[in-house]
Amino acid sequence: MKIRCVVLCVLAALLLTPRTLVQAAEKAVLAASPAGQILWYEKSAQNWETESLPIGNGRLGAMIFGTVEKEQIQFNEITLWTGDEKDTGQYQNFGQVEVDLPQVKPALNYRRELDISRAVHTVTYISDGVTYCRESFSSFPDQVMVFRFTADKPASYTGVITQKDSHNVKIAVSQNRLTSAGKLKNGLQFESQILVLNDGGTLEARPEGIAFKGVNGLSLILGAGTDYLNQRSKGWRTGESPHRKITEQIEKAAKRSYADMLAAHIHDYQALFNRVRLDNGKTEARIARLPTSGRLANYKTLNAKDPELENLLFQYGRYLLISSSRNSLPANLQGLWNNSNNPPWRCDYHSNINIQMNYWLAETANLAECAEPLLAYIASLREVRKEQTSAEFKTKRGWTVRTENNIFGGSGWEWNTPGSAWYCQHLWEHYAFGCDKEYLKSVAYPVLKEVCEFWEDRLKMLPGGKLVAPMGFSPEQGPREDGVSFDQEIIWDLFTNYIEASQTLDVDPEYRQKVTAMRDKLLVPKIGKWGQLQEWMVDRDDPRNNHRHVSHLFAVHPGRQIAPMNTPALAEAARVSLRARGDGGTGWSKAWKINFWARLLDGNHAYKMYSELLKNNITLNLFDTHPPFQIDGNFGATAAVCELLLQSQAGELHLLPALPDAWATGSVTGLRGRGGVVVDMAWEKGKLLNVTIKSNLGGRCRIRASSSLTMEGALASSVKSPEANVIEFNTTAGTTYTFTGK
Ligand code: FUC
Repeated sequence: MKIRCVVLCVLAALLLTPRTLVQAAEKAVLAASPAGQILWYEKSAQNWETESLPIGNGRLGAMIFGTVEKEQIQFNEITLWTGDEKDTGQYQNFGQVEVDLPQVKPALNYRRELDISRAVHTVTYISDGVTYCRESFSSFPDQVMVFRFTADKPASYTGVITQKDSHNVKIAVSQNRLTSAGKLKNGLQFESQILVLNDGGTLEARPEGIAFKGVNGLSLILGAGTDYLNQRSKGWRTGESPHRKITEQIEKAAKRSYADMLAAHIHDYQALFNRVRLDNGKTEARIARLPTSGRLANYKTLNAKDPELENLLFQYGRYLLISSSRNSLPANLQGLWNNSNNPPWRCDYHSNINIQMNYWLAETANLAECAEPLLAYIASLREVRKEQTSAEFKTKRGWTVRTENNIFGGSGWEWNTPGSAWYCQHLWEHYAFGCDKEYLKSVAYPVLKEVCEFWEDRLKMLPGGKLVAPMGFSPEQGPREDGVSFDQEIIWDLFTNYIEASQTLDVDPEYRQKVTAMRDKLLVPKIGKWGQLQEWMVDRDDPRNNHRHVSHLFAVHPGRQIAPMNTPALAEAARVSLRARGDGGTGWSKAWKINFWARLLDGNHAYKMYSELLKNNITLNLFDTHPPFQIDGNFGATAAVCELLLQSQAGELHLLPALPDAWATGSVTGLRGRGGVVVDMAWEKGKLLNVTIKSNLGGRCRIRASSSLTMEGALASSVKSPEANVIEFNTTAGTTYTFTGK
């Protein structure tokens, strides 16, 4: 069926496009789809949240149902928000498009799939002897979504296209265009346009929508946007209605052939997606041929081994980040997919774990560009947050955040005082992996410094001389008091990142000294009476507390203050705390725990929890569920797989630090490590076979391997091995170094 649809679509493209473009499209379409990178089903979706499938270009996205008689496409644009600087507001549903196909007879051979190796959604079925195919994608290069309907017999489509706007704006219908344009109460202007292109047959404007009759093929080109701008000084608005831009995007797309747009989309997407490939084992053929729903059921109830499904969940996190975080706002609690105007937790940016977890994979899983929306978002909030912070804390320098956040600087619920320092970790990590000094100097450093100043003014000295953050709050644990471990650890992380940043840039030596002195005086987490890592300064942790937040383990992950090799006693205490909290929790909570176990070098425990997440917290469309759907668990799980295979937070590349027994033989390409390196590895029965390290910047490189390695080639003589399985060597920028297992 798959091949048939590809052939059909290529044939349709042949009819419509110049030869060269068709060849390009054919190549792009036929070259891809490695087994195991497809979510597919034998039924259309009934439920938006758990069954329909997402497409997105980082800004504009849709959830597709694939129903035979009536295609339903719910769509979003990531900037459509109510609220302002005072009111937190909510992320909004944009609308829904329906393509009614009343003439279609019962369908056979139905298949609905999302191919994440190409970012294309496809529906195929046979009805009354006609093979039908629908292909959909959201194009980053063209900034529109395209929905294409084809069939292998002419004149097979007759029906009506309608649109519902979720703010009840009246849809303007012309012969080939549906337009919705309106304004939210906060003044935000929004617009969507759907251009309908027919191949043969006729189109007709009707009050309810556009009717099409006897068409061979149909393309819907959907553009949408608002006048949001991430600049406070401009009142958070572009100052121009979105109409002109959307019209231009649509007109430009309409001039391009379908095949050309598809090829450009796949090319653009694969430039990001193909950077990382993982082989963690093969699934038995009888299981691999099942639809995704069947595989999940097998995995869950029969405990069937399915490493390719585990791999799919890993790569799906990468797919979702590419699809919800490019060149606009960061991925929110649901990425960008939301069908409600009153979504859970406003579908917002939660600063006490969720927005951060969304980005743990960005650097390690080789999608650094996808972190840029987060960095731009942080920058956009600085001014408004300074005012709010100073009003609340009577401080003069720096800023921090509350827990719930919108896109206009508005926020609500508890102050999360270490939140801005946690944001700074992302600013720093973008440098630590990418090593772009210009970025560090102009973007990251000023923010790191001002947040250090906030803490310099706010930290309080205890009688013994230790510095503590006053009145902190370990998320959802209470009470508010001084020196909670969550705060202390994040401030330690901020100070450490600041010190390294100022050293790297060779600036502000005096302030660096001051920050170093403050860091040395920070109260560090203590080991309590049952051997646990204390959540508070007071030793009152309850060993029966199994709450989903385990914030006092920040120092293990994503922090770097506690590590089995550097601080073994504290790492052991973290293990005790983690065991006591247990392996339960909601999706994101489990995802964080998997990252903890990876950093604590226990790959088997991490794997146990990864498979439990897949069994119990992943819905049919592979969305993570809290419940409800919350995308952080998807992103956190993908990040955790990277941590199992490669870690670099301790000044060395640790290869296969926590490889689970279940993935004893495999390979990975394209993982990024701090210091501008990209690592490929293959292993067998837990032992490294070969390792390739590409150094983008040069400099000294130190690797710690799970088994012994020798370097290949002439440079081998420069290699030092200060301890067993540790190798140090010099690298030159742009050079690749190869090692083989002994
Ligand atoms: C935090 C969590 C909840 C949920 C919400 C969005 O408050 O405790 O579980 O993830 O954020």
